Amino acid sequence: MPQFKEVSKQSGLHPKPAGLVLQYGTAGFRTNAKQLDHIMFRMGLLATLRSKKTKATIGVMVTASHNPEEDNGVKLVDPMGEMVTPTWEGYATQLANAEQEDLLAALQDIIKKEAINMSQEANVFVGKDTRSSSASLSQAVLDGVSALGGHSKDYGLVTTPQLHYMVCCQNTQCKYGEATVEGYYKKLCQAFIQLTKNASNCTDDQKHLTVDGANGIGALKVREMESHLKRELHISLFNDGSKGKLNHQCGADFVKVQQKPPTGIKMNPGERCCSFDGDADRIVYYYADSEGQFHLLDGDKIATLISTFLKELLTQAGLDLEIAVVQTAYANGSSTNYLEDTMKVIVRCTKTGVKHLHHAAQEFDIGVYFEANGHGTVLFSKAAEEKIQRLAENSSINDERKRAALLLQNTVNVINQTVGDAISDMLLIEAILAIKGMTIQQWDAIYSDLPNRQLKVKVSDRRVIDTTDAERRAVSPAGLQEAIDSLVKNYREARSFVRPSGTEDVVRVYAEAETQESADALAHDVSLAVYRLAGGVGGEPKPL
Ligand code: G16
Repeated sequence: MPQFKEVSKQSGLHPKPAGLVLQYGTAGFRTNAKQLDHIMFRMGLLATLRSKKTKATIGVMVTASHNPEEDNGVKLVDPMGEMVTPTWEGYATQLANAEQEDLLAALQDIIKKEAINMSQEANVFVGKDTRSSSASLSQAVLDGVSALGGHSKDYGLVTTPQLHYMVCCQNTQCKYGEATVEGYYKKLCQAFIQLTKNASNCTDDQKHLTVDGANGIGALKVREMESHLKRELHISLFNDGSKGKLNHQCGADFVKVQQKPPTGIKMNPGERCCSFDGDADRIVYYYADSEGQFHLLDGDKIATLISTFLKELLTQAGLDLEIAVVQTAYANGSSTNYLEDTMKVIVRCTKTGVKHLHHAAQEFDIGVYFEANGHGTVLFSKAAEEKIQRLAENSSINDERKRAALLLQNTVNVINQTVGDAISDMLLIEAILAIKGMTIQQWDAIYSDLPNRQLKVKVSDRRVIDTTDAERRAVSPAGLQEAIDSLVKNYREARSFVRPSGTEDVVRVYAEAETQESADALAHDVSLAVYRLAGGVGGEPKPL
């Protein structure tokens, strides 16, 4: 193969440490940045092959999202902006772990299995987050692309969802939008402004939002976008990266898991606040009440708000479209009950990982998917989009139907359907609250969360835990599920599950129960069971 000479030469500059084995996790490879140079080079190679195979542009995003600053990682983006398909996750692992001398054979194997025409052109879009390691690691990706003769476009600093968006725009010949960051702002902000025109009596105070940028890329991009918002949203930005450390005591993951406000922000009682994560693909909202009590509105509350809004609009527009909400095991039991029993929408539960939720959501006319951690978006089927479009252009319908159809049309445009997007979700949520004249307290009161707790347990090898039933039950190690079942019986309205993280070297424990004390105690009990039965390390977990 003519290109292999160059691969051979270049790979010598990005050598794999012998014996190092890394797995493609929940959202790509993720570990300490020092271990990733060869992975990035090889993901450049793989993206080039994927591009040749699909005859489309592929994306590579260098980021470790919610992980600490010293980590990094890589996410691969398929032609329509979705996460790369599972078979190719397998190839990614194969290529990542081939020893230096076996790299060409591993490449050859993929080329053969996928019958790739190596003379086909390849195009790869590359983006990176603000981590100090991201610059050299994204250069390694670019080196991989050029070694196999692919063309690359380096978008530099972008959010993960922005890169997904660019890939989709490029592969739809700009039908989805213009493949530029400026084009992204224009599309989303124009839709937002059209939506908020429907919000009568919205005061300047109600247009105010406090944003915690997690000291990451989201903060830079919010700043860049502000002028497009034409003062229809007033953002006070904190944790903008000018002094604090990425994701440290701030950001969506910290706020969700710790159930407390980030450091570095100013919260006024009753005011809406939100936090992004390190690559701005997650968002959670929160506020402090007049007694200073903290209230979190996570992905479940976001899914409920959005699906309520869409359902009302569909009724007003007289459109018969099936709407479903996709969640994971982390979804609060109260949210699932509310969606099924009160809202009467279809609810599906999948394994953790946006790729699983995205896939399940594609089965419906409108699929709202959110992980409790704030990662999610809304998917509209092609048929649903066309129906909405036709109605919005129909001049013979009454004013109420017309208004609803136009709102639906702009809602489609404000949403980044390629992947969960903190910026797009924020604009949608702000528009819904403005249109409905709803305060964050009223939104919070739609249903009450069951108290819950998430913990992490260190074990020597988290792969000993295997799960089934959308990660709600453990099948190994022996005795663990039985132990969880019997612990859960000690508390009212209780539920608990454990699963190995696919982004951090930990086992995650989730528990919910009637009271916070019970949820905390159950989470601790289950953590101890994990520690004892799954090879815990570093000392037994202490009670909270
Ligand atoms: C990634 C995935 C999410 C997942 C999260 C945590 O988010 O995209 O779907 O919920 O990891 O996964 P795990 O529990 O397996 O560690 P992000 O924002 O970190 O890329």
